[in-house]
Amino acid sequence: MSDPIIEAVDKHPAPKGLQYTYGTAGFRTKADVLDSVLTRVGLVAALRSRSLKGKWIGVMITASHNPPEDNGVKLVEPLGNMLQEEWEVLSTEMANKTGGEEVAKFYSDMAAKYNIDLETPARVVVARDTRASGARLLGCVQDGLKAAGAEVKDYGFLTTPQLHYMVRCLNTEGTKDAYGTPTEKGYYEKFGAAFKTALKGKKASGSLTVDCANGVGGPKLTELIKYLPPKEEALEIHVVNDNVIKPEALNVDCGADFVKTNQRAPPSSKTDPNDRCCSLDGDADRVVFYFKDSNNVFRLLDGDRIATLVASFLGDQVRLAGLADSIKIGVVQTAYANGAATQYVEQHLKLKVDCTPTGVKHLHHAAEKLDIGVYFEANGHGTVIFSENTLDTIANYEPKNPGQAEALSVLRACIDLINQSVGDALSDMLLVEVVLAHKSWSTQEWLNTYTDLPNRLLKVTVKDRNVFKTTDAERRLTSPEGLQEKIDKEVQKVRQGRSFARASGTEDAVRVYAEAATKAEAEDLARKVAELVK
Ligand code: NG1
Ligand code: ZN
Repeated sequence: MSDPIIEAVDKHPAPKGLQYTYGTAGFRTKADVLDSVLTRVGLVAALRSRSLKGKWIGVMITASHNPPEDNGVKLVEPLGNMLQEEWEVLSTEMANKTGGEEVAKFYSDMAAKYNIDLETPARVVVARDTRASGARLLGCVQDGLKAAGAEVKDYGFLTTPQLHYMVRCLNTEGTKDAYGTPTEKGYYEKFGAAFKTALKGKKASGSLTVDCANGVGGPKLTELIKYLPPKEEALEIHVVNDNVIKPEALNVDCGADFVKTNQRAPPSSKTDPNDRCCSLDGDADRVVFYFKDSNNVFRLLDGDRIATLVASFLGDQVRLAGLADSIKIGVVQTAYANGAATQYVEQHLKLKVDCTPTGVKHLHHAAEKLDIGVYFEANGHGTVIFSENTLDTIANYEPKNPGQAEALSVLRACIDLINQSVGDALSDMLLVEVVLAHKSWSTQEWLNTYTDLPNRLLKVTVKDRNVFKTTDAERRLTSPEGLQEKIDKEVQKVRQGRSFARASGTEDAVRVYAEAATKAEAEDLARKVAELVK
């Protein structure tokens, strides 16, 4: 009898001489060399589900902010978290096996090693972004899933956070932790209703223009708007760069990564000074805000700004609710956070800051240790999570006066509005709007909270990025030998200087970050460190 796993794997042979790694964001590379990986990911997803007694596992086909010709895939754990690290290693091993027989053997070896009963049902949810290669790659995953005998739910096109939401809903359905209805409509209803409640009748000033990177966020935001309160009462949204019919336009001269990296608005932007804008990335898990000030100068409000805004607002509400003694808020950042943001949180908001390596899974783990953990990467990827105890406290606290009751109600609505399974651009965007409406702040007032240190992020192509090894949350290099000392010397030459280099987890390059008291010094420092890295 022929083995369906061998057949499926041999139907999508691996290109010769390529090494695949399950990195910060799963497997990600040029779409035309991913077929074999996707089939094997289907097998791993089925095994992972069986190892968890048939819990739903998510498979998201996306390459986020990468160019249109790239694609990728990542696995989502039952509560919407990123894949467990041990399984990342197994996925990498599986992806690099040569042919069907080797894969089938590895599959049964894994089952034996982890005591996985292959008769247990396997349940897998799949979705994809709008890339042209998505349909073909979906077929490859389906082949793997079918060969492993998994039950599959295909949601078609979703944003990455919507897929995480579905996974969490499916696994908590009918329990006391039920997260919501596992349908697109359920998602829109949940976040739309929470937005309305959290606003407490307040109306956002002006309108919000949302650049959707010509990705899946466009059509999904258009749908979400139908579930928000009428624009006359709450928020007027203009959707731009939502062309998904032309997949080659994805992330090109638009989107959160373009805006953050180039520190400018998309060239197509037609907004007036002080108009509030934001940009999503290609799979809508990142968002950054920006505007042109009265002098027509571009002003960026990135993930650091969202974190400080949200942390200060939640801190106020916790205090107003009378819960300041029992609930502590903390902020989690990476080394890419602007030094001024870190200082603002510690010295002005008087909150604890943790720094972790790049990649949301690291931030998420650190945030899980806090009562309320606000975590954002500077590029706009992040969310807020509430501990079990905090959720209980907020749910059960008896307010002592109308002021406390109002703050409690806002907090409860925020818990619903924030996608706690993962950073979600659409949910984060609505949260920012709620906070600005409550504070009656313009983007200029939000910007005035602190002044960013000028900074520069460079991408350096090197022969072998794997030789760059780091310590101290990626802020210092331990290899190549002697390089860190040279970087330190350059840093000392500028005022308020800080710089670090690390290998990217998603691209074949080393990233160099530098900040300093002036733009010229920051640029100069970044250039010098890049020279050292080359
Ligand atoms: P790498 O390529 O490892 O720097 C990038 C982002 C991360 C994270 C991942 C996943 C920067 C500097 N790095 O990682 O923050 O978002 O992609 O998408 O923005
Ligand atoms: Zn993304």
